[in-house]
Amino acid sequence: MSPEIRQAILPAEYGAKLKSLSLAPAWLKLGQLVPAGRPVRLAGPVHWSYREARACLTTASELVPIEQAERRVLGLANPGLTSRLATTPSIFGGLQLILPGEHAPSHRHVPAAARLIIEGAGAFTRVNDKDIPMLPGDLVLTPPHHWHSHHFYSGTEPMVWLDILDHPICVPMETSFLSGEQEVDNDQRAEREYRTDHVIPGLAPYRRPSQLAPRYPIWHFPWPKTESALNAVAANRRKDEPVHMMFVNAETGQSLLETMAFSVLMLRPGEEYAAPTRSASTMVSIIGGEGESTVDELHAKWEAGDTLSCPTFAQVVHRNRSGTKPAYLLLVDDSPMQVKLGIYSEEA
Ligand code: GTQ
Ligand code: FE2
Repeated sequence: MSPEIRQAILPAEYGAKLKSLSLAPAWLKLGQLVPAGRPVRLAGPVHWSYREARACLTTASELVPIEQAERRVLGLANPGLTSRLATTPSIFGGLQLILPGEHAPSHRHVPAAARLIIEGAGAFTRVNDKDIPMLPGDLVLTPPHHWHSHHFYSGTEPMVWLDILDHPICVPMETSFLSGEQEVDNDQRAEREYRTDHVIPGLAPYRRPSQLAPRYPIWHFPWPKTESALNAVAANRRKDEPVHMMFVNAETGQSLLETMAFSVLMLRPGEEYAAPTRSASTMVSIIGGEGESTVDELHAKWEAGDTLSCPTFAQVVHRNRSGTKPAYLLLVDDSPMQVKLGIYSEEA
């Protein structure tokens, strides 16, 4: 029986009575809440060209002073999710630009964030009291409630990066807010350089069994190290074994952030990679190279800086179109959150 027929059976004054008591006949909505066989998907597969978005960012830098914008960001707004400003159902991607001499003031908030640097040099993100240099391909974390601001030390070119946030989850949960007074950026503080005690993999600062490991031990993943690691792994692998490496928490082996996993897929010249079909949604950012992807009905040719949205249960294939150069893709997915919720699934 259709919901319309079920609805029609209910006397009007009964409907009004329910409404007055904040009660709702859930049997009319079951098809929406638990649709048969497959979830209803609002998010579509989408490709954002960096070249096109970059031109719009330049215009934004002319139209919108940084003081007014605070964060000059063009959101990668999935057309199926416009009311939520989200790239996938759970992940927001946005392209942020600052000009030499500008800075984005310090704040902190509930949503977790990370940034993948796309272009520029001479800028840094200050996380709590540490200055993290930003160079193309670098991944920088700003976990929940960590102060962060973006600055130039020097530099003559604009700086652009991809912001990655989980506010599409925090906002509908009604937990998202800026926390604490805006911090005054104090350049007088002496030691701001970012240093880590995690110098080689598998060697962490000594901790007694009674001491807790820090939840976010590393905030900066410089691209040259990631690239050389991928290339070294590729040299050890058969051609038919994918070179797909994930960033892990150096203390726990878990994902970098509670909500999102970050991994890098290297596609050797001409290589094609078919992703498993799964419940996680994924945002893909092209770190380098030229290729093409199919995501369900979407066919997109991509280059460095481009972004793709891969919805839940999408059929995804990525291909390196170059016969000589590797391509590198950053994959951000919501599998850690789905695993914690007990809803993660894969199709064989
Ligand atoms: O750089 O702090 O794209 O707070 C959205 C919210 C960037 C940021 C965004 C943010 C930031
Ligand atoms: Fe922020």
